[in-house]
Amino acid sequence: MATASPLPKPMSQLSRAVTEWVESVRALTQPAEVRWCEGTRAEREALMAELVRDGELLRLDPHAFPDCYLYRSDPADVARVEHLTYICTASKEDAGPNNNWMDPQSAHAKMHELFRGCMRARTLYVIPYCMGPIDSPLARCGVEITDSAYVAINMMIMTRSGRAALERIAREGTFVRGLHSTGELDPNRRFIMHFPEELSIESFGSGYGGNALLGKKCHALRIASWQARDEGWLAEHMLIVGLRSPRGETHYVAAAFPSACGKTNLAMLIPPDSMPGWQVFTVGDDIAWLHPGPDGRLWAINPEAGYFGVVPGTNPQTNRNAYEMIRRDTLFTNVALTADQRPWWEGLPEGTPVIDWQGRPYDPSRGPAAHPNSRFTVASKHNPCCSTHVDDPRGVPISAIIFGGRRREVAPLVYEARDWAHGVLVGASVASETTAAAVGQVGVVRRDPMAMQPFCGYNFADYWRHWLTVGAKLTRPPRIFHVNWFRRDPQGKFLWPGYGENLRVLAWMLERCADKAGAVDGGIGLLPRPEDLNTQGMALEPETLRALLSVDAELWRKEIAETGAYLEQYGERLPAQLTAELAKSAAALGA
Ligand code: SAT
Ligand code: MN
Repeated sequence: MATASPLPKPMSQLSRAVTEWVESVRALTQPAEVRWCEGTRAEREALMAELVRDGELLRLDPHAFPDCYLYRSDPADVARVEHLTYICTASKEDAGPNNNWMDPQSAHAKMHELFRGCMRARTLYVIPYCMGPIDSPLARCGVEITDSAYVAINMMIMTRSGRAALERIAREGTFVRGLHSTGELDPNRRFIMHFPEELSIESFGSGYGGNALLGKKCHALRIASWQARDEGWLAEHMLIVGLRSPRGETHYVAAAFPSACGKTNLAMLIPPDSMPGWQVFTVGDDIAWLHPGPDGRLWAINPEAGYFGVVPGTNPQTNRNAYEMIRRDTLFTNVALTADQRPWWEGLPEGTPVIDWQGRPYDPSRGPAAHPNSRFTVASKHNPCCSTHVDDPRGVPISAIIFGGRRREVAPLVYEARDWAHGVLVGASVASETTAAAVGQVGVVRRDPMAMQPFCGYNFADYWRHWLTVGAKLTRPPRIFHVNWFRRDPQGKFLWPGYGENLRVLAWMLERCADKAGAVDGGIGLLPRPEDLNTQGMALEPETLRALLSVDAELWRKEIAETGAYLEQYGERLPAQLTAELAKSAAALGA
């Protein structure tokens, strides 16, 4: 005898805390309708269809790009706005010199005025989500309320969202509250506020990326870094990649680079033909949550379930995996269009742009066809080299940590830190040329410690101290390295080919971890000798390799002095261990 299965409870009855919060936001923002997102594919498709009907989304050529859509943002809303992003802690010192600060009371009052009635005639979407595998003790949950269907769709791709996440929240009782409204997209009425002490985020006036997909930078980095400090782990702006050597050993590496410096490409790297037997598996392309494990190693999960990657430059030569991944089921933002409704971007070898990212007839005199920060949003399971461990509740053990920046000069191709404490200094010293991922001038060198300058939710001095504390707990800590794929010759030409060839540098690191590869002390740390790197099958002149591995003592003494001056602004909170490590490097270079 068949028994009818009971109807599932409405989402609004699963967690009283969430329902009460939604009710208070509804009363404040006055939406026409409230929709709880179940997180199903059918629901996402229905939402996309609605947006296509309303002219907000464009369906791309369904034969060449099945289930792909184009969204065009407001032309003045195309990147993160760091100058309008605040950490609101009771004490200003807790936010540190690395953050804009506002006192929580004033910030709440300001945001309250902006949110009052802002959703009239709009739909309020409730998106419960879990950052990390749904059954992982390392994962943490949140709820985003937004009046942007585009944001809701992105969150459904980027996170494990819907009923299962809400059930976990109901069990655990805690969640990060993220309230978002696009407002009028007025840059003068735009704020991204974080209240780490309350585990909450309030974002108004932007619909773009890290300003609006609150699970990503706002929760998984700024709020999570604070939670991680309290709980003894690290929330980092790092990709996670698995490398299987021809011997069949797999090692996992986590790497921090500033936005738009090739994290997605490194995470999906394709080994060059001249390195047979190597295999690469992506665990994550942007964010890593790292926990000391019971075995004394550092274990990592990727809190995200999708990629919000830079589109321009993606092609079969630079990243064939990404090129193939974004041919179906992908949401494009701010790319150009061909005459036959296919997406187009700079660096694509085929097709001709006829409509630019703003929807105007393409005219090269007005700049690139696709916006330099145009993005794809796609589920990680579509990545041809996605790791089988993405849903592993334990995460993966990390053998090496890499820091990197975009530097024309100074930093060599690669060097290894002397030990963990020196590695923390190496991370704290990262400087990089700015990119289109954030509003502002592109190409100027700025300090970007651990690639976290825009994302650390508290005082960097406390954060470095926390890094030192975590390291002290590890009996088998990962080795720490620094790389620079972007070094150029005096004519401005890149010295290193990058992309798949980066595997040669990673292979050296793994050999170092196994105590099998040589290195020399270069004062700043340990460098490979030219013969330590496998360059077989590469067209690289010996002088080029020497230049890539050279340390200019004069430039480095200047770099060390600049790093020292930078660190000094953190005053008494700066861990003495960092100053001591800097002094060691200075002495080694004869400064
Ligand atoms: O805008 S995002 O923060 O999502 C992308 C990035 O800057 O890395
Ligand atoms: Mn990023």
